[in-house]
Order: sequence, then structure tokens, then C-alpha cells
Amino acid sequence: KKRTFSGVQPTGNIHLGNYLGAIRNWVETQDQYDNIFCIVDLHAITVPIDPVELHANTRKLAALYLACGLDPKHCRLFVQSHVHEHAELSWILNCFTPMGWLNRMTQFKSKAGSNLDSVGTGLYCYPVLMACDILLYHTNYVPVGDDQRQHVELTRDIAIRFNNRYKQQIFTIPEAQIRSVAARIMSLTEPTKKMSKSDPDEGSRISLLDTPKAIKKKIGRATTDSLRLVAFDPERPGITNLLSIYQALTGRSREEIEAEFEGKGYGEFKAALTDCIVATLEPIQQRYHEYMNDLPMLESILKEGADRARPLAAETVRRVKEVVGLG
Ligand code: AQP
Repeated sequence: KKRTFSGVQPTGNIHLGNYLGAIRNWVETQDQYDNIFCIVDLHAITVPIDPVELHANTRKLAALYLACGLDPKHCRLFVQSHVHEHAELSWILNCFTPMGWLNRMTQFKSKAGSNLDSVGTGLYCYPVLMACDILLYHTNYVPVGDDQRQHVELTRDIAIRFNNRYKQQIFTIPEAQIRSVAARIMSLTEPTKKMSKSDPDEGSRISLLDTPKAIKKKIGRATTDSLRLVAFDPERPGITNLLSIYQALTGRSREEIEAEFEGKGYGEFKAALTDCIVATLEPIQQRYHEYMNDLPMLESILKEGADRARPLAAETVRRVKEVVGLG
């Protein structure tokens, strides 16, 4: 079987963008691949984060992975910092990655802004750590949202450069797997920005743990426009974003959806969208609480996942150190 690797940062409550752009796709194809899914806590410390919150978020995210349908029988599911080879390979590959390549990464530019005196160098080197996550496991496919396309390209470039330098196929060259629907869910309040966990405005995203009341309120307040026409239109990012969420959740085509709401107003569409989101999230939330009520079981799933991932990572690091001349 081909191998997939992907992860989410435990930086807060995961949202519909993370679910539709990434996790749901992992669940759908988990029978087809040899899967490795990680909670990337080393990535989470590239920005300031409270230690108690980080620890709790890591368990919550594990419970959400399982609640969304990831099955430990079909995947190695673990916490990145439990397999120390991620950090070890990261130092080595940092030494091989030109700064010019990292200077082009748009995520660093948008997250660091003009605060170069205060952001840590970890934020700058974040894409190299992500490359290590992927390359450690000879990953073939990386199922991610559209915002991660550039980082997967960089991973390929690093792998090719390293293989060429040592004239050996040390790393497998991975490919990004990005769906055409819901690859980039936008903020509900500012639909030209992507929906993000770190947006200070709670109203900008639907968290997977939001109550039906909160969902109704957020969708009700979501930015649209004055045209009152329920149709996909790149010139109208607000309504198009809401329609894309509806499309992803219902699996219907754009034409079917536009026909369904022909002659109807935004109120009617928003009510249907709210019902659809609530119906999707209710069973996930129920299972989430069941997992959170059995933390020892959750810990044992994560331990087993790390124990099954570590030998693969250790073998890659062993080969890398050998060709580099370390040890
Ligand atoms: N808005 C989005 N639409 C579709 N996919 C998305 N993803 C993130 N936002 C969207 C995908 O979710 C996976 C995990 O993302 P992450 O936690 O590693 O970090 P991120 O991309 O930086 O996501 P956030 O929510 O914006 O987190 P913060 O605010 O903490 O940085 C990835 O596959 C990503 O593509």
C-alpha cells in the first residue's frame, strides 16, 4: 500500500476548515493507504502557547481525530514529540535548507508580519520540521488543505536536493493530495482570509465543538452581500464560501445547490446550512465526549501509535546520519 502522512497542530479547537480540508479526507481514504497521522505539538510551540493548554489541546485533538472516524487499526496515530527523531532530523535538514527557500514561504510572512525582533526562529524553520515529518516515513501522499501546498513543494525540493547531494534515494519524494472542494475554507467574518484557529475573532470560524446555538449565531452573522442571490461567484467570496461548505457537507454539485435555492433568500439558505453543520457535528461531538471520558484509553492509543511509528523514523535517521557522516 502507498503511505500517507498528515497532521494538525494542537493550537486550539479545530474548525470546519481543518475538518473539510484535511481530517475528513483522511478518514474517507484510510482503508486504501498505510496511514500515519500525527498531532504536531512541536509545530505548536513555534508561537507562544500556554503549557497546560498545549497538553490539554493535544489530548482533545486526539479525541477529535478518533471522533471524526480515524481508526487506530488503520493508522498509526501519535504525538510528534513522542518520537524524538522528528526533532533530530529537523536539525540535520535545517543545515541543508537554503535560507532563500524559506524566505519565500508565505505562511511565515503572514504569521510573523513585521515582528521579526520577537518571533522565534522556530516559526521560520517550521517548514523544515514539516518536511522531516513527511520524509521520515517515506510518505507517498500528503493529504492537506490548499494553504499547505507550498510547504509540500518545499519538502519535495529538500528531499531531491539531499538525494542528489549524496547520490542515493534516501528520501521518497512525496506528493500533496489536495481536494478540489473545500480545500480552503474562508473566515466567516472576513471571507478573503482563510478560516484559522488562531484568529482572535471566535465568530470567524465554526469549531467542531460548537453548540447548535453558537453555530446558528455564527452562520447567521456570516458576511454575505446585498445582492441576495444564492449562487457561486468568485466576485462574492462570502456567499461562495458558505455555499462551498454546504457543497462539501452535502456532496451535491454546484448546479444542484443553486437550483435548490433559486428564488430563495440568504435566510433560508443559512438555515439549511446551519442544520447541515449541526447534523454533521452532533455525532462527532458525542463520540468526542466518550473518548475524553476515557483518558487512559486515549493515552494508550497514542503510546501504541508512537511505538509503531518510531522504528520507521529511527531507520530513516540512521541512514541519514550514516550518509552525512554523523555518529
Ligand atoms: N481554512 C482551511 N480550509 C481548508 N483546510 C485548512 N487547513 C487549515 N485551515 C484550513 C488544513 O488543516 C490541516 C491542519 O492545519 P494546521 O493545524 O497544521 O495549521 P494551519 O494550516 O496553520 O491551520 P490553522 O487552523 O490556521 O491553525 P493556526 O491558526 O494555529 O495556524 C492542514 O492540512 C491545513 O491545510
